[in-house]
Amino acid sequence: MLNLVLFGPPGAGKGTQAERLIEKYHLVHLSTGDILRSEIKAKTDLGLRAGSMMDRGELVPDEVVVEMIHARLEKSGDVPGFIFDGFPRTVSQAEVLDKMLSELGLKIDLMLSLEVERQELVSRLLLRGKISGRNDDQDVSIIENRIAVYHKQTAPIIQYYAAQGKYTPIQGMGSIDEIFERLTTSICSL
Ligand code: B4P
Repeated sequence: MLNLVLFGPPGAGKGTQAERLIEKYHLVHLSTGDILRSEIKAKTDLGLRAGSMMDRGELVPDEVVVEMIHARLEKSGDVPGFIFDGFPRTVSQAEVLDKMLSELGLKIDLMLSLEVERQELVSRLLLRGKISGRNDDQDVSIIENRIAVYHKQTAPIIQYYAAQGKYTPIQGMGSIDEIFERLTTSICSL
């Protein structure tokens, strides 16, 4: 069993690298961003509530994302492991995740933290915004707000995993292949 947290600021490459890691290690991908976007697309109550917060670049409430993850963990069955992408995003979410996993006899093995310069994050997201039309990638002020929310509410998670000896910084600048190589090297050294 291999359970990974893929961590980093908006635009760090979490979703991009998660796709490759899943292919290599056959892990179940749990991306709270993807799940929320599918709720918005389906126009569910949850999607309607979350959509406006996401469009402003703010986090949706902890209890909403925790419930989404809880439901998926419970029905996952026998799998080789999980990759948590964009979750946890607050220390409270990290604490609940540990609790949910321990109830299933599981634990996080590694927290891989993609480190990318601020200007590169903004350029990547604006470029994606042009291609995908994602609302939260359209406007520099919304992107700046997402980065500010990351520093205030999400970055403290680094200390949480560092205290458990699981925090692994990964240089997130360079080609997608180079970064993937760095990630797999860290996983191999487990
Ligand atoms: P997410 O969907 O997690 O979005 P993200 O932070 O932008 O990262 P993503 O994984 O999509 O992008 P990536 O870096 O791979 O969250 C969206 C919103 O949902 C949040 O703002 C929040 O409102 C809400 N939310 C989600 N989870 C939550 C939680 N747990 N609690 C509360 N709220 C939550 O890629 C970005 C771009 O860079 C792509 O276009 C990619 O092609 C490009 N790229 C990647 N690697 C590159 C490289 N090496 N070089 C050049 N470009 C690269």
